[in-house]
Parts: sequence; structure tokens; C-alpha cells
Amino acid sequence: MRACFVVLVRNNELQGIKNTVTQIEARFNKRFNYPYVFLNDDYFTDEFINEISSLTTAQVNFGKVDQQMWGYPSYINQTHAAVQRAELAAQGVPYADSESYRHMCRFQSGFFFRHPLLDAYDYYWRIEPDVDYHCDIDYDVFRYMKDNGKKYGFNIAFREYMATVPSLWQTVLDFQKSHPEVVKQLPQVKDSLWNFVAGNNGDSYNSCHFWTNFEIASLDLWRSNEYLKFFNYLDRSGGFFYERWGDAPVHSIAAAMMLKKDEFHFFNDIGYRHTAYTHCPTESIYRDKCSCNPDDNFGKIIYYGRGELNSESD
Ligand SMILES: Nc1nc2c(ncn2[C@@H]2O[C@H](COP(=O)(O)OP(=O)(O)O)[C@@H](O)[C@H]2O)c(=O)[nH]1
Ligand SMILES: *[C@@H]1O[C@H](CO)[C@@H](O)[C@H](O)[C@H]1NC(C)=O
Ligand SMILES: [Mg+2]
Repeated sequence: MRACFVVLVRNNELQGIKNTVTQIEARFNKRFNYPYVFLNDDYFTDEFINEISSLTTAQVNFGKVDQQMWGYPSYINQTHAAVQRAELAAQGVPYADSESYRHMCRFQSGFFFRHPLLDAYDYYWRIEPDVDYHCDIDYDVFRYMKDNGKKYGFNIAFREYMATVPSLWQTVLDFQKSHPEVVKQLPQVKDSLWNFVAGNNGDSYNSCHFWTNFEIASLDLWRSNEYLKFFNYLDRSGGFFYERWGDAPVHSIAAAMMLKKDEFHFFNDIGYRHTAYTHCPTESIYRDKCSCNPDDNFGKIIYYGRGELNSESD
């Protein structure tokens, strides 16, 4: 399959990404030998390249992300952006005052799939430093995606901090109004996952999103004219910088709008931990494949997560 792992990471996260790659190799890739694409807004050090390369027999590519994909567009008022960051920081939102986090979210939303090192591929699996993969995966997940017509695979869904995306939904609605030629191409609401993200009969964002730190998906989904028009519209509005739009709500709203329900896949069998949250398959057939504790499965604590994260919507 024309597929790869894609890893955006910093040199100082070497230990964390070695930990992840070691698990990916043991759980999946020693059987399939899919290549890796490592991307960074800085040059990778020789130490980084050597230590990563020694973890796998698969092909490993290292690339730099240039200014056009990681930097302020000319139409962004950076003074205004700084004022807005300070305002969000006063609300205690994670990464509120971080410029690099915003460049990262914009890159993951609109550019990673256009990096030249990804040109050779049709599907990707996004991995991050300092996560755990808990289960043996003994089939080719990329072939599964293709054979079953799947375009977007996830394993954790969550609530967004609404303070990071106050104008995102209105911008999406404005996009739909100004691009009837795109809307015409989209599936009907009843066939899509629009109602996974739409609140108040479509008047507002309900904050639900797929966690994008794990994604197995089609690159063509993001390379499509429909998505590129959508991303450009969002990007011009400035919300990646004036607010703190995450790639998770952006990908999720776009996929919910553009795909049919059956083009999504819940990777229940891929046990996964990112920060304090774990997806662990609870069915007994997974006990001999997974090392995680099913009692830790995020599905069981979702109600708690709602209360914690989502005070102002719903
Ligand atoms: N090269 C590079 N990678 C970054 C930067 N900021 C975040 N990342 C990567 O982007 C991904 C998401 O960042 P992370 O800090 O884990 O954000 P979180 O998962 O939302 O808490 C991780 O793979 C990070 O290594 C950055 O400034 N430069
Ligand atoms: C940029 O933003 C600052 C702060 O909000 C504002 O004072 C200034 O007029 C803006 N500049 C332009 C060119 O719009
Ligand atoms: Mg992370």
C-alpha cells in the first residue's frame, strides 16, 4: 500500500518519539515495514536521525517544514494576534499563549498532506511522542481502509475547549453559504456525520471532535478541492491565530461534512494512550492482544470528560 507513518516532532522530543516508534514496530510494523516521514519546523539533528533510524528496518524520511507551511501569512495582524493570545491566556486555556502551538495546528489542518515527502502516499497513520500503543495489530490497517472504502479512522472522541474556537462554527456556515458549488458535492446530512458536530439544530458547534493525535486516514480526503477550499477559507479568517483553532475540530467538522458515515472507522482494536486518556477495547476477544486495562477505557469516563471540558456549550 502507498502508506506511511507521519510524525511531526521536535528534536527535544527524541526520547518520547523513540518510545512510540518502538511500540509501533513491536505491535504492528515489524510485520508490514511501512515507511516513516518525520517532519519538523527545524532541521533534525544527526543524533535524532541516527537514533530513530536504528529502531526500524523500514525506510525513514526526515524533512523540514518551510515558512509557507509554518509561519504567519501576510494578512495576519500579528499585533492583534498577540492581544488575542493574552486574552485567551487570562482564561487559563491550555497553550493559550503559544505561537508554536498555533503554527502546529494550522500545519496539521492545512499542510502536512501537501508536504513533498508525502507525495508518494495515499494513506497515513499519525503518531506522536510519548503515547502508548497497547495492542498487537496483526492485519494491514491501510489495506483495511482501502478494501472497505474507509477514509477516516479514529479511536478517541472528545470535547473541545469552546474558548479556543468561538467563531469556528460561524466561519464554517459562512463558507457553506459562499461556496454552493462545494455544498452541492457533499453528502446529505442524513448520510453524513454532520450531527456528530452540529449543536442547536446546526446553529452552533457542539464541541465534539475526533482526537487527531491518532489518525489513520486518506490523504486524498485533505487533498480534495472541497477540503482545500474549506481550509483556505478558514485560514483567511485568521482563526488559527486570533483564536486557537485546533486541527482536531477542523478535521472533524470537515470530515463530518464531506464524508458519508460508513467512510469513518472506529479503530476499537487499537488500544492507545495519549496524556491521561486511554482507549482500551473492552471486549474479551482483545484480552490476549492488549496490555491495557479495560477499566481505563475512555468510553467509560466520557460523562466526566463532558463536565470537565464543556461548561459553556450544550
Ligand atoms: N517540530 C515541531 N513539532 C511540534 C511543535 N509543537 C508541537 N509539535 C508536535 O505536534 C504534535 C502535537 O503537539 P503536542 O504538544 O503533543 O500537543 P497536544 O497533543 O495537543 O498536547 C506532537 O507530535 C508534537 O511533537 C513545534 O513547535 N515543532
Ligand atoms: C493590528 O491590530 C492592532 C491591535 O488590535 C490595531 O491597533 C491595528 O490597527 C491593526 N493594524 C491593522 C493594519 O489593521
Ligand atoms: Mg500530544
